[in-house]
Amino acid sequence: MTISQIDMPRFLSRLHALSEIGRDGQGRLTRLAASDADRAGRETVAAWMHEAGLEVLIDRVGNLIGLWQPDGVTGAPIMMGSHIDTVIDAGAYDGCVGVLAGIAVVEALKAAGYRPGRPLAVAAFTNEEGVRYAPDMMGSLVYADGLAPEAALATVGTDGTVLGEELARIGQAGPHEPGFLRPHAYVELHVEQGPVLEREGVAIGAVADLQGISWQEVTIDGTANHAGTTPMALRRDAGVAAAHLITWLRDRARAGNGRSVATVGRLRFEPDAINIIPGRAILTVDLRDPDAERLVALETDFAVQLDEIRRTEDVTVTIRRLARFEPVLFDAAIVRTIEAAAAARHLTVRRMTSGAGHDAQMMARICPSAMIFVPSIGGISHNPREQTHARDLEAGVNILLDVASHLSNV
Ligand code: HGY
Ligand code: MN
Ligand code: MN
Repeated sequence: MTISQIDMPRFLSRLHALSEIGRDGQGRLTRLAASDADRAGRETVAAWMHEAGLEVLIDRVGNLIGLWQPDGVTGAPIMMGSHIDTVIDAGAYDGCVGVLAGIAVVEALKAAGYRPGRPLAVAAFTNEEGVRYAPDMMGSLVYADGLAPEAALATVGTDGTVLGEELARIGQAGPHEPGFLRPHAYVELHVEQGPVLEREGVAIGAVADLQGISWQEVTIDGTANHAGTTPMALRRDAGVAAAHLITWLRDRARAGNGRSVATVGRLRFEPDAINIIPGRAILTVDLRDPDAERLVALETDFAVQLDEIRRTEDVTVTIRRLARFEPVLFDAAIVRTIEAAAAARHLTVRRMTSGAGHDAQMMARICPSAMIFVPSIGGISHNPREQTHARDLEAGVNILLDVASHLSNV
């Protein structure tokens, strides 16, 4: 039976419409987890799920699930999905492609009169980005039993809000227990967010593994003092200590085997005045490596460097751990299914590692999971210039269609 193709004009129109939800006066897109913009995005996606004939279910941490279970079709579902929360000043594709593709796949299967051997589900997981509430991939982590719902709901955000209160405020604190629908398998379509597929001219990434992630918040305390009267030899400058750490991290990551990465994405000084030596510096440290031992070595060297900074800069340093996820291997059989589906459509395909974190890495804890990547133009992401060609999106959505329909009948 030939399954009718995806309705790409409708998919692209929805992708554009979703990308307009959460723009500020300067046109920047920010739809942080459990914000008013997230509410608007969720309500829009839920409406599209209803339009597709999905039953819309929300769990206690706001994971939004659309379920297609034709009469008489039983068993654990094949789940597709991703997230619709964004970073700050975000692009239009990260996460949204995977959620809208899942809906489009169900619509195509229904339009073709296809009867799945299993139910199909589409998830939009809460707080994948972790920008407002850490850790990232929080909703899927709870869904996969990696974090208690109560702990997630009690999380205090960078703005001092509490996740559970915000979810209730936006009407997204659902009744279902996270994990209430145990998938038979999970497949996530996502833009690569890196340069590999475009550089090699490959259409589809069959993601075999995903690198380990370590997030920490570092607080450095020195002594605030007068910028004019304090001799250099008498300073306890938290700002200089932070600067040493940032350049050390860059050099240490470069010295690895080319796969370690280190990022200081947030930095603030206190009291933050032109003529006061910073008494305090607060920075975030994001360390990643596909190899578990190399990631530990990176963290260990960083801890040693913190001791060195304590000594040389005469400051105190405290650490707050925000996230720690081991590298993840995806399901080899589903990876092969992705490769076979690409070959059947005469699309070039290659196996690869995901540099970014994704909900699939959490779902891999509870069911066979894998990811499909499509190229990012210029390898840009977490940036308004994030973009993927429509022809590449169409290829990715069709591979998701092929893989999900195959899995629903095995
Ligand atoms: O941090 C990540 O890799 C993902 O975008 N949350
Ligand atoms: Mn994402
Ligand atoms: Mn992201």
